Amino acid sequence: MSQSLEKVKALLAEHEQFLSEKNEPLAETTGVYQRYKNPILTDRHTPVIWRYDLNPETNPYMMERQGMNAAFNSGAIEFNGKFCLVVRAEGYDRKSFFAVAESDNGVDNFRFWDHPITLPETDEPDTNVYDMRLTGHEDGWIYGLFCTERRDLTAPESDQSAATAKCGIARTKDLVEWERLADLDSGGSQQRNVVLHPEFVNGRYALYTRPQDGFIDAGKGGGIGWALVESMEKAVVSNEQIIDPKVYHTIKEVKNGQGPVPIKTKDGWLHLAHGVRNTAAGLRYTLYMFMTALEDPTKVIHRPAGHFMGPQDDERVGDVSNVLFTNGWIAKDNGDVYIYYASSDTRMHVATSTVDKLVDYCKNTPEDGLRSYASVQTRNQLIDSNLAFLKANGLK
Ligand code: M1P
Repeated sequence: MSQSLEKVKALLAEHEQFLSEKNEPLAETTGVYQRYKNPILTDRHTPVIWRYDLNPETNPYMMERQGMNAAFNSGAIEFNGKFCLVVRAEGYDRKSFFAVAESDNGVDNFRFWDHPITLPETDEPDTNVYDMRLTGHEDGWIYGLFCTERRDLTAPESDQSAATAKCGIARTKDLVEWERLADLDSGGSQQRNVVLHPEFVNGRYALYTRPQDGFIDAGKGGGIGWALVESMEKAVVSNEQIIDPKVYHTIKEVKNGQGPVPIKTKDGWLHLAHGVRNTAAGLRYTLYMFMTALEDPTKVIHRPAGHFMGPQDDERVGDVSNVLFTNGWIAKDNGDVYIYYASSDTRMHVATSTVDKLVDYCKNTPEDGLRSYASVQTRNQLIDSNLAFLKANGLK
């Protein structure tokens, strides 16, 4: 074998070894969920054939000329018995695109399919697309709702960072061929973090929205909204109500957004979302949960206080530090839940739990009293009942 073919073989073998590494649960657990030691997807997991020209004639130095910067914010779905993620893959050129990575067990050995998704464009081409939420809808399609970002054409030429965000919509039956539908028409507001509810509501499609005044600022439109639309082929929001608002001095004081499609349980719809607060060091993104009523998904019935997961250890640092973000989870028939979350806009992780544990967490975690005094009262109740329990059992 020629020396250059040896080089290619070594590159592929080293990558294969990396992809084959086993993941393991971390010793420490909150009792609510189980984190894992290794990120499940990073820039290094992207295929060698995406990054290198393997032909020694055109790449004599075997340089990585088309590097990948990150693999994060992934939608998730169980498909053909596999755990499939539709990953936000980002190249060195800062463009995001979607790519499917699959695993047999949901916690390690995720492998990207050879080709990324070729997402058709509309008449108004997207500059950047990201953060797809996947919904297996009762109409038989798998929908992917995502953010499509374009330059703000009202901004002066000197401003090359002003952008607009809209909800793009595509659908598929096999995660390979995608039909692009019209972007969501939501009047004047910008939209990110739009998610399609899996069932019809009053015969219509139901959307979790996140109206915002500007590209970054939610402004007065902040909060997780709800809107019913007649069709997904030309989805128009005419009426939008906020069902989970942003709130002063909470983990969602600046903005919030629905994460993945909610999970239906006998006790209500289970929601995972992200909340954003301000700090002297910039924005901090954490994950939180809530539940809505089965018969009326606009009615929040459980609202545990504070964050469910916050960035910890290595998760804290990345391209956009102090960020946890989620747009995908998978609930298995046996009640196991695989939560896919990204840290600091850089890499993907998994945490495992069960529907029972998550429902228990939502029902039995006290709500935010919204004042320090109320927080002390809530904690004192816990302490007093614990002291009584310890005494009763001869432990104090
Ligand atoms: O950089 C953190 C996140 O910022 C945005 O989220 P939101 O719309 O709530 O501000 C998105 O760009 C998201 O992709 C990113 O992870």
